Amino acid sequence: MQQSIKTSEALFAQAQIMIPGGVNSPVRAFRSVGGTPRFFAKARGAYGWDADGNRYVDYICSWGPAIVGHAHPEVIAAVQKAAADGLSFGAPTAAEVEIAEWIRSHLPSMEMMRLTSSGTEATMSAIRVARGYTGRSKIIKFEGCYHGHVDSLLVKAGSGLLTFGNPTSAGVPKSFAEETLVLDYNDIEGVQACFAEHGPQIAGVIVEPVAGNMNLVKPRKGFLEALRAACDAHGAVLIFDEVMTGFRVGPQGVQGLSGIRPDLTTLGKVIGGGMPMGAFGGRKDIMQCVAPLGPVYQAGTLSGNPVAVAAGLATLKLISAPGFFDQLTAMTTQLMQDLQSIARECGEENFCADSVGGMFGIYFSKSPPVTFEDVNQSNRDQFNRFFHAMLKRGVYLAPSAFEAGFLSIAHAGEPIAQTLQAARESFKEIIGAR
Ligand code: KE4
Repeated sequence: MQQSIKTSEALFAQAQIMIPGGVNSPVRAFRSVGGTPRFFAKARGAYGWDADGNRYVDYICSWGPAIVGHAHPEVIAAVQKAAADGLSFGAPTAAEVEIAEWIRSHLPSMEMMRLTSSGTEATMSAIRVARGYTGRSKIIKFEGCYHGHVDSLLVKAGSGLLTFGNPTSAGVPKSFAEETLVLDYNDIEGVQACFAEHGPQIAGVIVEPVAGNMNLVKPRKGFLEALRAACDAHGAVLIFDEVMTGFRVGPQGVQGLSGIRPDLTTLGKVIGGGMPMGAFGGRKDIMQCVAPLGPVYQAGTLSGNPVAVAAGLATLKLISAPGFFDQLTAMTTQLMQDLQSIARECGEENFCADSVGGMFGIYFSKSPPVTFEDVNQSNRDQFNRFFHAMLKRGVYLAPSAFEAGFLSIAHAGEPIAQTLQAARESFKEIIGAR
């Protein structure tokens, strides 16, 4: 299926003159998989169309938000209605109360919350609140987890056993990174040793309770429980970064699936339905530190923006339909099973897949990863071949072996049928290339 991508190529060349890498967010640049990023023109349901008119079954779904399908009529109508009443007031609105009540009714741990305009703002604010509430400075994060482009979280494991952080980005002073302790995801003993050494200095732990930014990596049995116990024992704040997993893996996020109650939660993506939105919140005694109630300052011109809230509310109402997550989860699970069967039938033994709710991981490895190191052992070149083989057959996967994929409820039927046919042809194509 050869496609003309001349318009994407021309736009990409032009974009690179004015925009770093030609994109407004690095992962979109196809640097990990190579080739020309497709400039999207429109999307509807499970499909997206690029600037040359090629149609794709979209497994990025705007990196999670499009869970009810792109351009859902009820979401579009809600946005149009809100926009007609004004785009932004810089004053509180009833809709912000309504969405806060909806979120709290589904995530009881979020006793109080504040809306932001992105997931990054949500995690940045949650970190600040944890530090302000405890009066401590150190934060624990995990290698391979991404929490947005927050200075103190753009940090990787440093040298030495207990890893004081080193910046992963230029522009982050080493002094910032040194307040961040970076541990291995799923390393229960490492968490316990770190708290034993640094407990009184640790303000909080931030974790993706199901990781989606090193591909999909599930918590091993006891990992989240160990974080909860360590934070309780040392008076640290447990922050579940559910920007990706919130209302993606189920109606109550990972905290609903696991039964582990965090002290703070960060949200984004689905709660905005594709419009700029994030949120942070949790225990009332902690959130009462937030200005104007308390000494931790946090603000935003467009926080709680009425048009974004309208898109979020319409989306959240749609995912509240009876059986929504049962159907999305079953569809995703079945797709992963079918992809694995097709891979085997085509002779690709080094392929597996996994999923939680409506998010999934595909891996060119014998079994799903448990650690960041496992992820690095997967065959990235084979993933890249598969990515391009699927792309030219009209299936758009995340352009990196280190990203999770996402379904919408609109993927049922023909989109998945096209995906499986493309996979069969793609596995046959790449087997020969190995
Ligand atoms: P935003 O600032 O991009 O809205 O959210 C940051 C963020 C925070 N926490 C988690 C767990 C996240 O997954 C994200 C953002 N996710 C990436 C996907 N890998 C967004 C895609 C991008 O960076 O363009």
